[in-house]
Amino acid sequence: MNTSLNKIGSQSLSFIESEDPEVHAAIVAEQTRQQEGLEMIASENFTSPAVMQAVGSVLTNKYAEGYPGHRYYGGCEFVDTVEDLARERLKRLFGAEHVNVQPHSGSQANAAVYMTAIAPGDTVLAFDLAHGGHLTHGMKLNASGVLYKFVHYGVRRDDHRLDFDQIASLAREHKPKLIVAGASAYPREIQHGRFAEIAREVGAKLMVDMAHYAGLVAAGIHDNPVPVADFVTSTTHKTLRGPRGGIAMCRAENAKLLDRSVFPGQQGGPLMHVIAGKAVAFAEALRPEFKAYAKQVVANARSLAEALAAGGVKLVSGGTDNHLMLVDVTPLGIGGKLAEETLDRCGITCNKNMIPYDERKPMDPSGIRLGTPALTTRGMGSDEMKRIAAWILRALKSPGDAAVVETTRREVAELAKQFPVPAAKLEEAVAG
Ligand code: DSN
Repeated sequence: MNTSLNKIGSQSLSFIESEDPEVHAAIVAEQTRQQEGLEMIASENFTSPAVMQAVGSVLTNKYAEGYPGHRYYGGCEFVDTVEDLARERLKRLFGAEHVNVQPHSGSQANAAVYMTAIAPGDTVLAFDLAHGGHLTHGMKLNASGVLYKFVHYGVRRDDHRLDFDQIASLAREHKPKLIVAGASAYPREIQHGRFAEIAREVGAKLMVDMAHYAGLVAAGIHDNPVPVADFVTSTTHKTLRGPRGGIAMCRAENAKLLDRSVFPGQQGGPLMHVIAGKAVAFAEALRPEFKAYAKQVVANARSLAEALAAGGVKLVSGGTDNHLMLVDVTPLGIGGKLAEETLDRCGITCNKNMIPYDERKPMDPSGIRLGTPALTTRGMGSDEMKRIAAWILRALKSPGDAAVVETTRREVAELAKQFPVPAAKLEEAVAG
């Protein structure tokens, strides 16, 4: 066990170490994994030490059902300040008229919007999970799919881009009450204005779930859906680089209903420590350095994608405009499951992923999804992306070769060492 990592965390881990050695050991092992490996799961990132401290703070002890100034508990004056800061910063970040920072997750933010905008049994048009959509956009086992009647659009077979002709024609045919835009595995920029035109034409409301690319929107790199959508939801922990959690935004006219749908509609007491982490992260995202970070995320994705494509794999849609890419690994004679496992053994973490029109099964699909938000937070740039692409290609071309795995793992660890995870700053602070 790497004891030098014991203190990396929201504070020194010494209390956990003495009170609960089993949990302590697992946390330290995870810290080591994060520091020594390359995190390429497109939906993950590293928060700043300040965000981690907020989430590890005494605010976890406080109940605060309700909203600032209107709580069902006493002693809320300081958590009110925190929630107001989070709300005001989030409004500024995206130019929203009304925001709710309480959703515990993106799923609850989405459920609250459904509860606000439609009634059980209503028709919703959303992106197909098998083409890059999200579980909460009507997957049949998810509450969204159980409660509402979802119809799905997809991408074109030839270029893997959203097919706005199909979206318009499905909207005219099914007359949905709500259209949902947003994706969890779509490597291109989404044109929210096109969705808004279609929604207007058929009299539907528009919800955009920008969870994956919210950080790119905050930085002004991708189109901001807030001016054209009735509702916008997001998680806070992906490209936005905050703590795990959700947010929901809307026009002023829907404010009351949305707030009621979050609490008491979907949740009880808000997680005030997480809301503090959100406030800190929103302040960070408002700074010019965040713009530079988000720009580098996209530049890194492009470098990685180009190097991978040049090395013999196919990329869904031929490339990327954002922080992620979908890599079809079948030209190498393997499937996504073996690709994920092989890279895992090399210290490179990613996830297997369906590609559009996949003929393989979800547990062993044709692709993997790779993202650059976390590596970019560590300070890596285009040169590192090219080296990583070469390691990925080498490993995937010889998945059974133990020597290749061993060499790659060593090279990965050497690179990772040069780019400490942000939590390492906490270690220095605690040691100092
Ligand atoms: N499951 C998340 C992702 O990895 O994209 C989205 O919620």
